[in-house]
Amino acid sequence: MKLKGAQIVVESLIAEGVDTIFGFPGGAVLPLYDALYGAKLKHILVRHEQGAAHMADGYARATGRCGVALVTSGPGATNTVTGIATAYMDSIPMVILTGQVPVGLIGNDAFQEADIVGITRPCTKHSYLVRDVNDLARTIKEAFYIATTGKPGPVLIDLPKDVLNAAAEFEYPKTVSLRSYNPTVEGHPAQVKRAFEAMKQAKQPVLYIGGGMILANASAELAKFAKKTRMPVTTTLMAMGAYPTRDDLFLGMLGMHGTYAANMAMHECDVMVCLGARFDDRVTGRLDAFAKNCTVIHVDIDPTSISKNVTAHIPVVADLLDVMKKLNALAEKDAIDWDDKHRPWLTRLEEWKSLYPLRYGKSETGIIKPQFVVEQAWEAAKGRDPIWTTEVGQAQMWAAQFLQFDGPRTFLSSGGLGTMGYGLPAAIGAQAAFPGRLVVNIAGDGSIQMNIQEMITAVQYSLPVKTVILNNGVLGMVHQWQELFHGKRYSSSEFQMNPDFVKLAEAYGAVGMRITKEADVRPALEEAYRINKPVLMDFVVEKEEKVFPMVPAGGTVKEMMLL
Ligand SMILES: Cc1ncc(C[n+]2csc(CCOP(=O)(O)OP(=O)(O)O)c2C)c(N)n1
Repeated sequence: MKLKGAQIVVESLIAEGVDTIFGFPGGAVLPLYDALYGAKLKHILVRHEQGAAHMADGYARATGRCGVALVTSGPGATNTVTGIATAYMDSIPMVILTGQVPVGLIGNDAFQEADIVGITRPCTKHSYLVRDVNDLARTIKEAFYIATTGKPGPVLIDLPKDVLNAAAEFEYPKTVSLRSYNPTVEGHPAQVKRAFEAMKQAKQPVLYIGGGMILANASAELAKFAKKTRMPVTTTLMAMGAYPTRDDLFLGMLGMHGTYAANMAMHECDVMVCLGARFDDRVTGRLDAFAKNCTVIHVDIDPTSISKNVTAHIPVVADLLDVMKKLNALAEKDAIDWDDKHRPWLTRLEEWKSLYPLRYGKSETGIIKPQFVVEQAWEAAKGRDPIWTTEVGQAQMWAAQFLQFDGPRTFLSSGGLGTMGYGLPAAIGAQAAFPGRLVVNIAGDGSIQMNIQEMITAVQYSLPVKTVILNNGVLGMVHQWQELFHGKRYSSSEFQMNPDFVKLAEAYGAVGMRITKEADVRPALEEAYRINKPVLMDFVVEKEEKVFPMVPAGGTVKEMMLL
């Protein structure tokens, strides 16, 4: 059957099982918007294209499926770049459809032309410019395949207007064959065995878990393995939720704002088992002092991640789900008494945990402590199957420290790029996927203003996301660094003025609340969770509060600052 290019795109998306796309129209994509009119695809009209990209990203992180964003050429496309880079850094599967000027005008500085393929080359897994309508269906099939397999990531498809208007025979391909792209999925059995043998020799092992564990949907296998082998677990920011945070083997998050126990365990371990993490500098601190006296096992689907920052003694290139199953099979057959072997190590870790837990001072002035708000946000959410998103800064770190997680895909945060403005649109994307669940964004007063325009999108589509603003009146994380490392010279980190967030919420048709007293924190949260509409809560919190522990950038655990 012959179809127009625009129709082919719509049919291909439906064939991929896509149900929701996030976008904003313009001249170059009008044929596609026309084809969407009345189509069996839900389109959420955003207010800024960055919002569309983050929504597609939030949808993908919450569901494990590929997110889709659709924008026009030129400024529409360039507005998505931060969202694409955010997804790229955190390996999130996404397909971004951009409009482009007609093929014949490309390179002529035509109206609203931007070389988006060139601009995004360093922050996409792959990108396509489709010049012939006959290539369209195959390209879309390939794009979804590349975005979702191997190490996932964003794939961009640039669609010239005349390609969308041309017609071609449509049949959606059933299979993909790409000669140069064949991710290694299965872990080499001998190498997995070697890794397991090293773990058996260990007296002080630690499982260091990254976001790859969540991407591979391997959290259940991890729990089985940790419990069987009695190995302690620490996770990166990206892996929060990959392991239940209230389990006795859990040490907390590691890294710059990680717990004392997690960072000391990494420092003192004899075998470090890195599963789907990438030794980011926020984790390692000063590289030459990191992981000096241990055997490093590194499992990752991306061979280029292995030994990039820290040399792996035992590398395994594979899908983590496959490796975790193999490790569990080996552990199952083995008669070793793990508990006995690890008892002294676990006892030491327990001591560290109880000596240096995450904590914060009680409010002396009556001004609300931000950590208290986060704790209460979690307490009040019990039984509501919450999904949490964050903006970036102190609020993000307190969310990672003081929320509790029982399962994966419940904490969506920009780890790699650290994108302020991520949280609200990501929450909308997650809520679009799970209309019945509680979705809460933990935000700073700076970050929330970067994409606050999307509040009206949440209202328009009846997506009842909750926003918790920890309003300290400053760019808190910048302020913290200036206090600690720049002699309290607060250069441009204090807002002289902020909008009235309650009125702003109301202007968008959402519910606004301002909370200034500790006693009102919990009741406000409970009321907000009950309301079936978007709610913005403006918590006026202590300005001087800092995120601790803190390992200074480029420092070592020896320099860790505690409360
Ligand atoms: C788009 C973007 N611009 C700048 C930064 C640098 N930055 C990191 S944290 C931070 C302060 C964030 O302030 P706020 O959102 O109020 O949160 P708080 O730290 O006070 O909780 C800034 C400016 C960033 N991460 N992202």
